[in-house]
Amino acid sequence: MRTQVGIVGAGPAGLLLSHLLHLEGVDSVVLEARSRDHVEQRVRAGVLEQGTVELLEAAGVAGRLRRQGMVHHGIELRSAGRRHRVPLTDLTGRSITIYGQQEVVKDLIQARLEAGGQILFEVSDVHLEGLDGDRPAIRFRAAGQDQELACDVVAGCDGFHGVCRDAVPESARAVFERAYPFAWLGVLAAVAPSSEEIVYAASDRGFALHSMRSPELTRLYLQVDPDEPIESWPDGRIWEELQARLATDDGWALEEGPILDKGITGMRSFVVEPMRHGRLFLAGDAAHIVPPTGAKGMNLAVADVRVLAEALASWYRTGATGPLEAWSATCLRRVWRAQDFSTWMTGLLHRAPGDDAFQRRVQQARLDYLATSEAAARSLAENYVGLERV
Ligand code: RFL
Ligand code: PHB
Repeated sequence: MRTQVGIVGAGPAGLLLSHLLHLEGVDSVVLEARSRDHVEQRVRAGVLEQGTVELLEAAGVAGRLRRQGMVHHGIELRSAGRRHRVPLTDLTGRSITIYGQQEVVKDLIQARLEAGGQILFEVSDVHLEGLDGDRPAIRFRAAGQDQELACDVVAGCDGFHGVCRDAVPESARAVFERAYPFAWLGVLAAVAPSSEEIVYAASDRGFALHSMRSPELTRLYLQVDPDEPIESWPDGRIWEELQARLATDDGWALEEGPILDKGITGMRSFVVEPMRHGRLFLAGDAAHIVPPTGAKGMNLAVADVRVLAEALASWYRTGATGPLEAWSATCLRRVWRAQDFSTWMTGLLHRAPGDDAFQRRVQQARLDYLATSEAAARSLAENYVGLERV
């Protein structure tokens, strides 16, 4: 098999790259380890920056997003029983849209298949070869047979646990990382959202988040210990803890319903530099992870492949290598801005095991500052809706 761009991973990064390249007249093949059903059902992110929505619209894959996405103009910060709204649109002129990541994935798979695009699901044993030359190849197994995909460049869009990053010699990469002493337990519940906007709650019992997916589906998260098994969180305990952490002193009530999906994800910050090695380009979670508190992960994956598709298209059109050479540094500026914002939001709202009374007072002072200073609120808002220029 031969193509122009060999893409490993059918998450938002790999699928959108394949679609954007197609719009530029560049061929690609996507290789995915899991089944189509699995990637379409995987519940993950939900907040799209306005810039992400605009890109999906310009790329012609936002029909359902426009009909079903929930446009939000503010978020709520909650602490010590009090609520404070950050009016995102008043402060920035921009909005966010809530639309599940797996819905973005479904829309992109459909668009690729309708355009005759090739996505091979359930491949295994992916190995990259020849990255230092100009004829790289991807070896893999599919349908019980060893296969080879020859290409001009490889896009490693295989997420944090993928194999592409390890194809870069250790001497050619620098890794920056931070682990956090907690994880997020996420649940999807069949109940109408109890709030019109996303609620971020800081409490002495730890952080909680109320989000949504549709008028009938609520998405909720709890800060939990990183090594806690999911079995120690039966549904009753989850609701009890959500009720306690989200409680207000003004009679607001959290509606409960059947839990359809639950999982625990560790929290980390991670960046590999540079994001390119020879003919390999690492995009999305394969190159960087941010803690989910700032809702930035999928938006960064989208930003990476937007710039990469443009750079590859201009290389194919004119032979220009400048945009491809600038790609990693261009992406890393946005990645580090998001890393700063996401670690800051995490510190603002979570309770770390060693936090003492002093730390709690400082945290409350920060939340009070956000509630009383328009400058502080605007800084949060412009990062949350996504900076156009970084
Ligand atoms: P993905 O989505 O992980 O896709 C990678 C794909 O590669 C496949 N793969 C392989 N394929 C072939 N061979 C191999 N050896 C392979 N190894 C792996 C995988 O099966 C998969 O299909 O990475 P991508 O495309 O870079 O997308 C990144 C996003 O998924 C991620 O950043 C977000 O989900 C992060 N995130 C959030 N981002 C936001 O922008 N807004 C949010 O509100 C938000 N909330 C979240 C989140 C992530 C969370 N978890 C579960 C980590 C909330 C949570 C709880
Ligand atoms: C979500 O709706 O899944 C969500 C919302 C906000 C976040 C993270 C996840 O910060």
